[in-house]
Formats: sequence, C-alpha cells, structure tokens
Amino acid sequence: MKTVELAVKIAKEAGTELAKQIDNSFNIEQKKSSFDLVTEWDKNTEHFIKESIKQKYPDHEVIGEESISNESNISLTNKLNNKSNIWVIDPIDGTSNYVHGLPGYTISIALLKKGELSLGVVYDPHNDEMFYAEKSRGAFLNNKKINVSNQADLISSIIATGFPSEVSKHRVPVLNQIKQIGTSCHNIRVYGSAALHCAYVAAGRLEAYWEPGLNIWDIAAGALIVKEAGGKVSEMDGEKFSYEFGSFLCTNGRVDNEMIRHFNSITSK
Ligand code: LIP
Repeated sequence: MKTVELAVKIAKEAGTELAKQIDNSFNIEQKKSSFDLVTEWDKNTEHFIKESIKQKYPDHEVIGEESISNESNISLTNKLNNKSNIWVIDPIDGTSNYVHGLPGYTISIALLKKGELSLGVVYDPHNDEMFYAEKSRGAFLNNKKINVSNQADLISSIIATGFPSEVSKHRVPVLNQIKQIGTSCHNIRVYGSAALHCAYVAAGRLEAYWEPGLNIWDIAAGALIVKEAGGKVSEMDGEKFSYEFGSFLCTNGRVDNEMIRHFNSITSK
C-alpha cells in the first residue's frame, strides 16, 4: 500500500469512529482556557492514528496536537526541518464543533520530509469527503482532481476565517479584520476547522481563508492540498510561509493581493 493510501485509510477509519461517537456522552476538558477544549476522542483518535502509522513505519516520528500542545511553533521548526520523516496530525480539527454535535470537524494528517510537505490528508466524516494531495501530484477529493477557483474579484468571493481560542491576541484582531474586509467581499464563512477551510479553498468552494494564531497541526495537510490544487499559501502580510508562521493565508492565487492590502491597511491605522 502506498503511503498516501495508508494515510487515507487511517483518516477514514478514525473519522468513521468519530462520527459514530459524536452523539454519545464523552469526557471534555479545558486546555489553556475555556475557549480551548480537548475531548477523550481527541486523545483516543490521536493514539489510534499514531499507532497505525508506527505499525507500518516504526522509525517515523509522529507528532500530534494533543501530545505537543505546549511546544511553540518556533521550537518545532528545527524538528520539522531536520527530520527525514515526520508526521504532523490533528486528530480532531474543530473540537468545538465536535463537542456541540455540529458538522465541520476533520481529521488532518500530514507527512513532512526534511521540512518539505510530502503528503496531506483532510477527512470530513460528516460529509464523507476525503481531501488529499501528494507533492507534485495534484489534489483530490474522493479520488477526483480538484482545483482552486478562477475568481479574481474579492467582491465576488466567499472567504473564510476562524475565531481563535486566544482572545485578546488573536480573536479580537480577527473581528477587526472582518470589519475591514467584510464589506469588500461577497460574504464570509466560519466553519470552525482550519483544515476544512483549506480543503474548501483547494476545491474551489471558497476563494480564500485567513486566520492568525494557528498551529502547524491545524494547517500542515491543508496547506499542501491548497498548493497542489493550484492555490497560494503565505502569511497574512504576503510573506513566504514558514513553520514559524504567526498567521496564515491561503487563497486561489488571485484574490491574495487585495486581501493583503486590507490587512495592511488595518495595521497601518
Ligand atoms: C481550531 C481550528 C479553528 C480555529 C481555532 C482552533 P482545534 O483547532 O481549526 O478553525 O478557529 O483557532 O485552532 O483546536 O479544534 O483543533
């Protein structure tokens, strides 16, 4: 079985179990604050994904949201850039949706080789939609090739953002950004999963997605899927995306300049 097929199989098995459990009662804990939750299913799913990868690739390293939540993006960068096979997983991206029995939770699995994203899988169990990409081989949704949209006008674009769990440093700026950009685009969506937003940009359903304060596990798989679908990934100031990123912007490669102008106009106010 090819590595990408294995990742797809694992995501599907993990997601099928999550969808089965969503309406049952389960343990929920707070992480850094009441805005930041973890459930027993985040932990179980992370364990399942790790074990499944390790069974096939015992020498690969697997890092997941629930086991590295205290490590900063910066301290992870060295690890990510120097290891030849390192998997970055988010067992449930959109934990708040999962806790509330809402759709819009995903499983995100990425493989990096010496800092290069090599494969990415994002699975949405609610809609049974499997998004995946391998470097230089294109992006797919349920085995059909996908591409970003051709829309070049922000005023006709639907864009997405997220409401980060860190309130004063990240959520408040997002509210200001929505105020600035919200009247210059067709509309804004917030589905509650960074990985899902990326997948929707890749599939041409959204023109762009931005959010500050994300972590690598939220967007590693999604970033590759967007790039392989012909889109663009950067920071919100348009700077090249690195693993020390402070903010994230992915677009169809046509509306990014206009968005960046809006973001810059807020910072210069
Ligand atoms: C969440 C994201 C969501 C974002 C939150 C958070 P989690 O990830 O994907 O879109 O707004 O800041 O990071 O914690 O559910 O895996």
